Amino acid sequence: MNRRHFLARLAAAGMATSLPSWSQEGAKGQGATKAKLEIDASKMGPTIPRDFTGLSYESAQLANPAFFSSANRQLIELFRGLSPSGNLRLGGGSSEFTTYSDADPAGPPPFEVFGPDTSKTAKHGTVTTALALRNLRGFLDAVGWSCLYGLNLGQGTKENAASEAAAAYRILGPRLLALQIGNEPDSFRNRYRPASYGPAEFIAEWGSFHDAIVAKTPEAKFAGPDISNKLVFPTAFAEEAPKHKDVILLTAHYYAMGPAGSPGATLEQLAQADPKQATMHASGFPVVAEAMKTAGLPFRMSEGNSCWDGGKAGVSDTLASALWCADTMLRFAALGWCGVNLHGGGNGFYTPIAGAPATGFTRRPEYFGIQFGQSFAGATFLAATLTGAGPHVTAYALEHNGRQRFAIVNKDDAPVRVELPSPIGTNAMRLSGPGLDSKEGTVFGGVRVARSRDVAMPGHTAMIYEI
Ligand code: BDP
Repeated sequence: MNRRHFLARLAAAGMATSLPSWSQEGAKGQGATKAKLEIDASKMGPTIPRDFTGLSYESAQLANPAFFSSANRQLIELFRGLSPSGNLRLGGGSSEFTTYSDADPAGPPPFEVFGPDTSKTAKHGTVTTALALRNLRGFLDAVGWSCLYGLNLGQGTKENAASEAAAAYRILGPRLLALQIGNEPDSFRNRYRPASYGPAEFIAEWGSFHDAIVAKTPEAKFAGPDISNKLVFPTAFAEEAPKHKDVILLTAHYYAMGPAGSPGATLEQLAQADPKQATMHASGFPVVAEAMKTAGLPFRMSEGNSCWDGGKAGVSDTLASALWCADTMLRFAALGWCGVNLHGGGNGFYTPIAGAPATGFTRRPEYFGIQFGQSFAGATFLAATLTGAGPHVTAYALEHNGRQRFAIVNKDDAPVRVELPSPIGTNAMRLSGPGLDSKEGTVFGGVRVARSRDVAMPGHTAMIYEI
């Protein structure tokens, strides 16, 4: 974003004319750690794609065709507030309980909203209809987003998947980025499949669904394997992908912590650089990088959030989740991942947007964390090294249209002073809230700061500075 765009964005948010001044003096106290950010502007990293930001909803949500529809104006505004060109992924555990029908719905929807699927094995079978797809098209057109569409591999038939895929292509048209066959197939064993089910069995089944779909819809494109955490699956899928020109994207899920009932899923844990309970550890990221190389394809975190099993109250719905999200988006973008889909829906603890058409929708703290990450869409990473800060402070340097911007995320309680590579301008963006565990009051907006090379940030704050 160049300076004009940066200011235009502030103006659009009603902030440019009267930015609140933010004195950072308070954070410059004796206790503040002194850190230094150095950059090597000659070493460019990945550029963050325009559709990097994404959300993920359960397929079961389509059982209420009025949800993703052009009539759901408030939800449309909230999606647009996140990105003008994001990606909506439909799938999750409930996708293994859906069937598709071209006929109109037989009766009223079974529910208004469907939150994250925590039941895993509950028999909540739902029907997706052509009406739901038509309404979804209206919704996607209104928000300007694309769609990653999940099909039922766990308990569905390839014939039904082929009919659904054909309808999805016919109705969603250019809004449909790709189909995914199955949700978390690496967790099928002892659930929908015998204990012996592994990557080879998955690839074989995937192939037969793929062929049935392509027979009806030759233009179909695919993403996968949409796994939970077992990286032998993406490795195998990456070896298979080059045999099919229609596979365009590798995907996997990432939950920082879980299950929600685990005593280790805490605010403190979420502040760790790589929470120990993460479904996919940082140690697995090189495997993802290798898979991208083998397949010659981009990789997207197609589902994920702070804590699986629907999220943790008092953690996934607080400022902590916003800071985690802001940092995670930049961290994954810096790895060259092409997007993230934050899972949610209904009133689940980790959902970025909570509510229902009848009651209205609200923005949870994480919503503002997504805005923080999204504000770098289109920007290119510069090699950056932060020294002297604790492990809960991260920093990123990016360049957009010739201007450098720095993101600093302080997930620590303590303030931090950071010496930047060059003095910053007086317009900055701040993500903050009353306290790490605050469920209300998280904000992301413009602030006016003193022109300086030395910035001081209180605990639990993320900032974007521009030179
Ligand atoms: C994943 C499922 C998703 C759930 C999520 C969770 O794909 O449907 O909502 O876990 O447990 O495994 O929160």
